[in-house]
Amino acid sequence: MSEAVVVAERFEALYGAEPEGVWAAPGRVNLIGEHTDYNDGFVMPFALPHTTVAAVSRRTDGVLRLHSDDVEGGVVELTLDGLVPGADRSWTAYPSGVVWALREAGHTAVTGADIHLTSTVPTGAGLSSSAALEVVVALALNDLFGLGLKGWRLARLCQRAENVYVGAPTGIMDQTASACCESGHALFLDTRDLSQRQIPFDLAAEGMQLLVVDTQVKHSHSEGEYGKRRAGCEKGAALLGVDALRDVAYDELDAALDRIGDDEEVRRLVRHVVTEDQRVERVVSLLRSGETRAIGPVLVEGHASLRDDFRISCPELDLVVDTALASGALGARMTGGGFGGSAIVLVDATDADAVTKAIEEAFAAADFTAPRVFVAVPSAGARRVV
Ligand code: GAF
Repeated sequence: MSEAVVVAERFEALYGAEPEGVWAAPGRVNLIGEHTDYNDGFVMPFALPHTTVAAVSRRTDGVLRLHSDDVEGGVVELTLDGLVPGADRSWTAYPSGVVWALREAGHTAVTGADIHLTSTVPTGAGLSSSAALEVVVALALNDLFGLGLKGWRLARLCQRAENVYVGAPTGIMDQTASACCESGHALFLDTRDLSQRQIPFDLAAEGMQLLVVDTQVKHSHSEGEYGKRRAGCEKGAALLGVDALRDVAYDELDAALDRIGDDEEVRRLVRHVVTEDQRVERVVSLLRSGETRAIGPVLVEGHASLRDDFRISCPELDLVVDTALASGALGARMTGGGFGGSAIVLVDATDADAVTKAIEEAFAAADFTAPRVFVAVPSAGARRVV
């Protein structure tokens, strides 16, 4: 039986009628371009095959009923009039935040819903489980209520739900990746104007693989360190008199750092963002000219910058990268918001098993929780399934 049928049957058992439809939205891996999205910069994520699936029906009585197979407890019932930013500290803040954001943006046609969710996106692993949850709910409500939202417009509202309703000051990358990615491609996104280019990214055809190594160290964006980095970047932009760090050209970086003076922390943050934007552009140009293997060292540079300048790595992520490189990987770096979560490792397909084994053994030797390793295949963005 297909997953969609199982989800629909579960919906019927919970709510007493078949759902009007079933939707899916993926998690993502970011290939390169970390902590650049709230600096108006460049990012390059691709969607994972792991999705959050939602069976949904409309309601007209101002009631929102939510259920998730992945969380203990039964159906949660809320009223649309009672949705208040910042009040809900549980998982339901994500889907109800989307309803709140849609209505706040004037989409008052959304008059309630019954929603059942299930997900294969690992949570707290830096693979955008929150964005997948937001986007699947937004897309379902968009389609059912005929809101006419698509792509980045949908993503923007999901970001608003996360920033204002949930209270996590994240950028636009994850929601846009979940909404807009295409199978077999990475998404080159300019977060200033949200213009996009789909870049073919088919590692299997070139005898390579990208491994995702989930360190099992949980992270949360609302815990403060993410916000501190963001505030530091904004301080850097203000000191330099630019709208966002995106406006500092790579070849003017040294002069910009001189102008910042002796605020070492801000200097480090600025250096990371400006060099990271340049790394995204290098990776795009290497992929476009068919030099895929050559992106490996750029990924490694990105990791060093996140570890030493942005200071958001952790011993487990560093161990993945160091071990992978020592055992023959072409490149590796942490991915996502940091402070735990996952790393990506670019390998020749023939080396994948040996590199995986080396990482597992290194984790065991360090007495770290065993990592989860899987091959990332660039997959489709959010869609209606049934
Ligand atoms: C998290 C955020 F949600 C993104 O917006 C982005 O800033 C990322 O961390 C770091 O690149 O996933």
